Amino acid sequence: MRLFRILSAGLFCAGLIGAQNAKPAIGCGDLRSLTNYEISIASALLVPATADAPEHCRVSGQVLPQVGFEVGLPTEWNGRLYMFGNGGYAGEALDSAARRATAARAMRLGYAAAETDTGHSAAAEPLGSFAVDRQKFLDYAFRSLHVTAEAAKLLVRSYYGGPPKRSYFEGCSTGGRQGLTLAQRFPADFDGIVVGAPVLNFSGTMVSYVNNVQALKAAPIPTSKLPLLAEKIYAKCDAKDGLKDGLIDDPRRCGFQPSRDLPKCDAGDQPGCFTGGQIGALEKIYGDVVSQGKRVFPGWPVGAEIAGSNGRSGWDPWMIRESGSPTEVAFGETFLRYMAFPKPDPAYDMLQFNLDRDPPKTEATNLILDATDPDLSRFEQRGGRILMYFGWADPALNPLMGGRVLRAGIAAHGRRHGRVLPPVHGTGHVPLQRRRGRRHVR
Ligand SMILES: [Ca+2]
Repeated sequence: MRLFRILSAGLFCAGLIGAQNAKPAIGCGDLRSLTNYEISIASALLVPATADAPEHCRVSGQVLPQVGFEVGLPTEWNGRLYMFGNGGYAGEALDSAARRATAARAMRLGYAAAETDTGHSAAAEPLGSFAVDRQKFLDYAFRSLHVTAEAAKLLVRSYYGGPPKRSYFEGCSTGGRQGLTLAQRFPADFDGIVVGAPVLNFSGTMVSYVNNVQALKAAPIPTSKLPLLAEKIYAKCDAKDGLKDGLIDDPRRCGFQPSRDLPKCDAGDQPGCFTGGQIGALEKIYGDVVSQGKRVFPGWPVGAEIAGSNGRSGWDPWMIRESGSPTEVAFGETFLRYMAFPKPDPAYDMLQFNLDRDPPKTEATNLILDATDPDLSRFEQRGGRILMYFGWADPALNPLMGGRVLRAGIAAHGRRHGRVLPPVHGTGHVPLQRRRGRRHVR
């Protein structure tokens, strides 16, 4: 791996350099004849230019059993393919306004733009419920990415009369995991991969959600106390980097300890202080998750507690919510019900997960879903490049899970060019180009 650079821009600009435009060799509707045993081309329509997107051939199709995909083939093509990833448990509508906008952005720059729903519809099967179907789980975990890339390249070859000169993938969150999955499992598919805030250790992240949810169930902390928590953290940590600027350069250097650094309530739960139970819950959240004497997931770095541009703490709604369940409950519970164990249990309560005893029970799932294989040598040898970023103040995905895996890969495989730079301070769970004051991936 040559670089794990932190950049403020994606691959678009770099990708355009030296590109030569090509035009279609056949009619758009002719692509429907590519239907074969595995691939069904449902429609191929020439879409006139609009203010958002240039004239292009929009192809909708499906790979067996039901991996939905869409590929936009601009009439003026720059010779390159761009595929973008999914979020959360995927299953997005491929023609949603947000996804159409992403495809249009790529096509304006001349790219053929590809996307997949990963093999299910979230509208029909919300969150992780689709995973009761083993094939849908495998498609979500990795297969849909590869077969969609293959289908997109088939369409490109047929439409323009030749393969793409370069192929790129970009994704954030689940999309970031998808990017690393591609580099690890299918190193020939893409030349360049932008990996944003990847949930590369998916199962470990869910176990850490269990840890947080169980800790906060035992000692709930109201959102009204989060400003005080943030105030105490920033009072201790902000200036440690030499500049009191509202940013914590590296939370690992702060040494914040709830039991020492927070005001403790003398008599019951009062505003302006934390009870012993609440301090204990925070110690668990900031501490490593340990199972059978082994650290299975790093503790959460401080920093995301502070309010973002929406006026709400970064922990809201991920860890703590004003009313209703935080996001960690929905994401963690659906994982445990439908993916974690060999036999799905729709009634599984995440409070029954035993952090000491149960993590090894998810190992078969980890091998399928996690993108933690540090061996990126095949991707490197074929000239692949990864640009990966994480935000220190990501309340959804712990940035400490990323660097460790990549450093291990660099150390184990003797990378001469690999570099892991620190996460970006002041950045939450958000694509980097949209990072200012934003905390959620779209
Ligand atoms: Ca600072």
